[in-house]
Amino acid sequence: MIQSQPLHVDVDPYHSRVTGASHIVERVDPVIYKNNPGILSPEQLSFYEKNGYLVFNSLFSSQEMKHILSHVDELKSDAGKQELAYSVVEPHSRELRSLFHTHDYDSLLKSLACDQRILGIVEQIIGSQAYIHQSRINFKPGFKGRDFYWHSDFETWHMEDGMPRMRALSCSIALTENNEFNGPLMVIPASHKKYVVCAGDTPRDNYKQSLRQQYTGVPDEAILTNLIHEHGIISSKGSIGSVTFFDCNLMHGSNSNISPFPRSNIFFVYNSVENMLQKPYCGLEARPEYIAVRKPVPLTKRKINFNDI
Ligand code: 6CS
Ligand code: FE
Repeated sequence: MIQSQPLHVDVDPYHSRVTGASHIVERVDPVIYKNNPGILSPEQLSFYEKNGYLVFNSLFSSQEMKHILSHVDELKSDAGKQELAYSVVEPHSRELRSLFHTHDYDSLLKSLACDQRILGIVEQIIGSQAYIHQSRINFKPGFKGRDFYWHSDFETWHMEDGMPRMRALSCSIALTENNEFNGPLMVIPASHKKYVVCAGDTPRDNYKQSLRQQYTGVPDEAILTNLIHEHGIISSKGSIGSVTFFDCNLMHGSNSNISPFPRSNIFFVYNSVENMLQKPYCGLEARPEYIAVRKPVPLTKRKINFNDI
């Protein structure tokens, strides 16, 4: 396990958005912090350390998922009516693509994010208390849900949000079946151990574009081809209620949905309380609070409370 090196003030090991060519540098942070005992077995921990992701097919009962689904449907119809500030529409239509910051204003989803079956795994991996860096529901509607091109979340969170080190992970909960037809999450296993320095500048207010279609901070095709030749592609398919945890630096993406079946997932991004956001490394002003939380609330584990509606 690589021990994280002290970050010298003037050397950022993860500087990206360069004028030169895109290239790969080694990750200087561990994947699993402190190797604490907890919910994950030693085999699951070592799978996650090696591959950068873990899939659980039925962490929640179908009864629990039915509650969450009907609640999210209400949120979705409200968002459609009020054009909520935290909503992002698809690049080529007014279809709802994502609803951000749901954990903050919705108490059921906040309690879901704190559920011990999720938060216990998160704390075991990052080796500390966690807070929500970002939450969103990606709806990927049938026929209109466009792709999310290949990217490392950490590259954006480092450069545009000022996340210093790789001590964060995402948890994706399937609200609909994720199958081979409706654009499931695809990951390049083990890619989390390589950091792709991307070429190109960061436009001002980039998030207004990137959350709809990301062009900045994406690897070039030669690097993607090599990574995929070396490690392959895994698509995270699963039924309603399946949960995928993936490292902040794992290369991932998903295809457009040209099936009639929506691929709707809730994403909670957990950051260590010891890895709080600094100034964005791209030098521009910080992204809004609903995309990158700068006033963190450390989470405590509890059982989801369905009366929290
Ligand atoms: O910019 C971000 O934070 C978002 N962009 C992508 C494509 N994935 C992570 C996150 O939702
Ligand atoms: Fe992403």
